[in-house]
Amino acid sequence: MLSYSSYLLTAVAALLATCHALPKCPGIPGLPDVPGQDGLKGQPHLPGLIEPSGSLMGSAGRDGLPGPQGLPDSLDTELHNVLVNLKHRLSRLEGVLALNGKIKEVGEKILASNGKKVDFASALESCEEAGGTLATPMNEEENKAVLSIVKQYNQYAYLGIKEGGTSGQFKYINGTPLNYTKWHQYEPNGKGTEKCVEMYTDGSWNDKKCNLYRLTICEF
Ligand code: MMA
Ligand code: CA
Repeated sequence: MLSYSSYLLTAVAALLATCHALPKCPGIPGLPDVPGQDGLKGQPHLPGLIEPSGSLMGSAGRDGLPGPQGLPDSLDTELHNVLVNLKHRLSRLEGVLALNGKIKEVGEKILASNGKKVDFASALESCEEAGGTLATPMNEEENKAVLSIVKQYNQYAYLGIKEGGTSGQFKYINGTPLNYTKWHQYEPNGKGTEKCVEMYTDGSWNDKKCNLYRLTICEF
């Protein structure tokens, strides 16, 4: 009993602690909806551990029987404690990064810049390599958060928006139409010749050529 739970807890903790640093990393067994960095789901499930709501269950599985369908209470409690401690540590690390101006949190998004000015393709590549994408403000609050980084570096930044085939049709990187815009007066005016979008230091947007050097801001 002790050896099994110790092994499982060590495995979960090791995965959580090292996943971000590894080029490939499997999903976490027993957390069915959490994909690993290889894009695959973890092991289907450890029956009886997690209810649909995500809350921890007691020793018996959903069939009410002990045995293969369930996990011991002690293991549920230990896993619960691991998660509580990880959450606490993570929120303290986020506090340190925010304090040092390294990240900005807005809703569910985390924004960060490497301080580098590069063309659009290189900026997007850096963000994707780090597991994110180019900052893409989708409401006023997110636009203000991106703006705070633009102001921090006093540099215009490329956004995760591009002009589609039809001129004047700007879309998110994933191809979906925009649900929020902050165009500067008389923009966009490139008529198909300015396929990228930069944010000015007042937070407004300008369509702009993609081969200029603009600040890289990513979202995660
Ligand atoms: C530049 C260029 C355009 C922008 C206008 C605004 C002259 O072109 O930045 O993208 O729309 O300035 O005056
Ligand atoms: Ca323009």
